[in-house]
Amino acid sequence: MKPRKELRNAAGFRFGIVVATFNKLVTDSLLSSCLDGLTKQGVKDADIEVVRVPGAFEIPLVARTLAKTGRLDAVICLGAVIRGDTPHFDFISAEASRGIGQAALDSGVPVIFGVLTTDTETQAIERADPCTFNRGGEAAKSAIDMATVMRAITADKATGSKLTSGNGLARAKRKR
Ligand code: INI
Repeated sequence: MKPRKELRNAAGFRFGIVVATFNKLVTDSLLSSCLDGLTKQGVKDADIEVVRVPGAFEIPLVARTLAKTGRLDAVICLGAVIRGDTPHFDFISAEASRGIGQAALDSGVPVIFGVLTTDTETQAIERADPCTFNRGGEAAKSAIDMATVMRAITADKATGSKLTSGNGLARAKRKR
């Protein structure tokens, strides 16, 4: 899959990042690319909150709590669940994905799924490689896109006008 290259202007948006410590080599790399992705699009360091949790299983509660604070435009979840010889993988990956989706619905704030679920450690390392396709950077782009869409919808709600074309993303970009 090719990385997306569009330019975004994310100055003024505030983001939370929840990152699992389990498989730290991989998740540190996801975090670093995610932070790069945000700051390259104009997000200030002061507008990014990073919270570490033990493993992917713990991500949903913290993501939901952060999303509900009202101070963030989106929350990004980063983790790496790698298949072992037991059904542990299935329980953790299913609970992480279900809980992350639920956190977005409960809070009304975009919560981005940047959790790798791979069969091997090699696959996880490939997907966290900062020199090629890194899922952390992709998660940053998705968070900016979703924050932009949500802001456009909210702005239109305030003015009473409706979104007339696209998904709000192109229009919100034109406004800034
Ligand atoms: N947590 C992960 O983030 N990735 C894994 O691959 C993993 N495995 O394989 O066990 C993992 N386990 C820990 C889990 O997320 C919880 O932290 C733990 O069960 C305590 O609740």
